[in-house]
Amino acid sequence: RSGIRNMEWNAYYNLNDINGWLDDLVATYPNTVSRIIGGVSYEGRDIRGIKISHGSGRRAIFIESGIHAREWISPATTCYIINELLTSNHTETRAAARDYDWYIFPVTNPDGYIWSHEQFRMWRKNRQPYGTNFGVDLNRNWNNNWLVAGSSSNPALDTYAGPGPFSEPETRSLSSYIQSIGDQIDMYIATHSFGHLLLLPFGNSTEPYGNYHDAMNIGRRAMGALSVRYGTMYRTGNIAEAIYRATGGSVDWVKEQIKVPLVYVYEFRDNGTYGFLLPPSQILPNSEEVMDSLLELIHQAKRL
Ligand code: ING
Ligand code: ZN
Repeated sequence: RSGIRNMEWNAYYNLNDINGWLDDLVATYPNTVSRIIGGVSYEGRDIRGIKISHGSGRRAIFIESGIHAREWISPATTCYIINELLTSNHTETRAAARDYDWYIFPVTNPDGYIWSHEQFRMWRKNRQPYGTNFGVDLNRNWNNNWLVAGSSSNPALDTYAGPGPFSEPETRSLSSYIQSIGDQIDMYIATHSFGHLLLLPFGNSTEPYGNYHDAMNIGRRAMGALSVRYGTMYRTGNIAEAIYRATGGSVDWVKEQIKVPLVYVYEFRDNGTYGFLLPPSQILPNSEEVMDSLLELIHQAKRL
């Protein structure tokens, strides 16, 4: 049997360890945790997740992590969030765990994650071959303004959007899973690194829409909460204006097609010193401050 019993939050784990740990959670908390499969990868791996639920009829929070292989802090922090939701004695954390159904996928690009661990640390895409090249940027392949901005039609590049929208098994299967539970989702959170940002849709327009100002205010307050513990300052803004124009990302599709009310992208630590090679000593502080902000996101969203 592969996998580890407990995560120590001082090392980045490989896919086997993460999956083994998820299995242990299902075994340890059979009444609240269930194994879910969000889809399948090009190389045939399941996109594995867990659902945390304390009863039926609850609204849901969805967390998508590890869509980019080299952004190791994304799965690591998401595992910490899972652990907190299941083991914390903190009143607000326990309430958040109880009040929502949680759909959490730490590694949505399993083939790429393994490639980054075993072959090439800076790998970003999935591993489907196109000609002599490999991989599609799974955050440029969703069927919303596909290939319009910040994406490439060149399979040699890191932002290759694929031959068509949802050409990749990962995005095709995960999007249909999201669609199947879409009307339950109150909040969708995608996690990336790096840059200390909280981003809102859309990737191709800075025009305010529907609840844009509310979403921005909720996000700003949550980033205030994030800064309290260690002084880390996140900027909140629309994708196109705060980072760069880029289309075909998951969150734009989730906002536009599924109409999830609150949709955010985190760009975790750091701000460029180590970049994707964030030292494992920063897993815990990153996770703690993000957990603080997640509780504030929920708190602010409820006041709405
Ligand atoms: N950043 C994201 C990227 O895919 C992003 C930013 C999010 C763009 C959502 C478009 C939509 O480029 C990282 N670090 O990957
Ligand atoms: Zn990313």
